[in-house]
Amino acid sequence: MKHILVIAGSDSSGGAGIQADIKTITSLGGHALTALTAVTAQNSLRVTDVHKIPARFISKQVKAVLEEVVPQAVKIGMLYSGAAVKEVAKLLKRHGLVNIVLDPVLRASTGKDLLEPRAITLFKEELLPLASVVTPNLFEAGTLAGMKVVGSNDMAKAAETIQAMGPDVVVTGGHLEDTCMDLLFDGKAFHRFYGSKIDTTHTHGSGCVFSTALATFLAGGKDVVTATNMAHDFTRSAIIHGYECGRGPGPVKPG
Ligand code: PXL
Repeated sequence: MKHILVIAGSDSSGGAGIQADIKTITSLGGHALTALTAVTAQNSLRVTDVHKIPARFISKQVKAVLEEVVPQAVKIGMLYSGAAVKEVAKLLKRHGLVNIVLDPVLRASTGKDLLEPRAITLFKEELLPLASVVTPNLFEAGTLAGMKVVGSNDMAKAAETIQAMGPDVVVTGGHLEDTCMDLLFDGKAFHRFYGSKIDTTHTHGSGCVFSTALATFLAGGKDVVTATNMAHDFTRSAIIHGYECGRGPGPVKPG
């Protein structure tokens, strides 16, 4: 059994966040160890509030689980505060964790900031360089690279800029106009994973599922190219099986 440590926020609507992460890991036969960073109150239409967990308590959760289990991979999702960013960077360094997949969760698709804007510089300088792989969508890649990312050429440019900060980069292309191409840049070569557009609005949680599936495949010993390919296929299937739950975009169905 592989153990994946998830450091992420709760989504009360059950589609994204740590709920999606646990479903993904469980359906792939792994065990999710969890450290909660924030609790969101949200439904399919909006995030009504965010309650942050104090950084010292994020640390306590991580330390408690690491006292007896060594995870084969780590997935980091919503952090919300600068204090959480700093604390998680400290934990990664102190415990020598490996296979760190960082999902740079900046904003909910319904609009609310899930990382305080003033924490973005800290995120780029202190946390990003410690990750093995970072998995921005188009908007997040644009913010991290300091450019506008609309098409596949922009994706490649942004991936190069972000990779120069340290980690391998997968820019996920679910928001591209005409295709669903995910792009991996590992510092040496570009790898493109293609899929046709899926006609659905039920995509809530797709980014969380992708990054967590990637972490789980890395935990199982796959190399980054193979793990990205498998996470791409797993996420496509989750989107195809997405379903209605409320009035807005429904959740994807991992597994
Ligand atoms: O999909 C990004 C995301 C991550 N984590 C939490 C979220 C969301 C989006 O709503 O609520 C907790």
